[in-house]
Amino acid sequence: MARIILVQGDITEQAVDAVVNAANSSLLGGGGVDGAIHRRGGPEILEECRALRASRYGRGLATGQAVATTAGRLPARWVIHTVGPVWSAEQDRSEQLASCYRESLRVADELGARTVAFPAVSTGVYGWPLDDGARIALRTVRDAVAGRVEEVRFVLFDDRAYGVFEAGLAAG
Ligand code: AR6
Repeated sequence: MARIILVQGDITEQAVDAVVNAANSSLLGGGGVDGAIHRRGGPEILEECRALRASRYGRGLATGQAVATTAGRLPARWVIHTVGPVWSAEQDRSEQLASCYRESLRVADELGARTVAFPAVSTGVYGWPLDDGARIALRTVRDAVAGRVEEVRFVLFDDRAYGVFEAGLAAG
């Protein structure tokens, strides 16, 4: 199992092998983490995303899947783009959210990444309740096959998100 650590801050500032992006299926950018990653990482990331859309991902990246590009100017080697589900009160999409963490870790292992930084996928623009998003994130990473990944760093933007993950980690 990979070591799990929590950091409060900005995911674009993390010196890790791979940074996970909370993207959308277009892979062509957006707000939140996605906007910050493209802004700080520079145009190389978008160029590779466009190439992915022109080749293997003509219809976009499906929810719960993950794909890697360069990290451009970020202090990381790769960005792993994953698409979280939009929160729904009527439909249980938890498995899709868990899949984001599992698939991102699988791609990270394939790349040979030892340290991976995750945001709290789907808990921003996509409206997933933070408590539940943290529970799914922590449980899935704990249960995932870590392979060569040694450290998973959850990067939480504010006090509240950090507190929720801290409580979730302590609760085991
Ligand atoms: N570093 C770490 N965490 C952040 C940062 C940052 N720089 N910025 C926001 N967060 P979101 P989603 C937190 O909205 O819900 C985009 O438009 C934020 O507080 O980035 O999966 C995409 O293109 C929240 O807890 O991702 C998609 O269309 C968490 O990161 C859509 O948003 C995730 O918020 C994806 O929505």
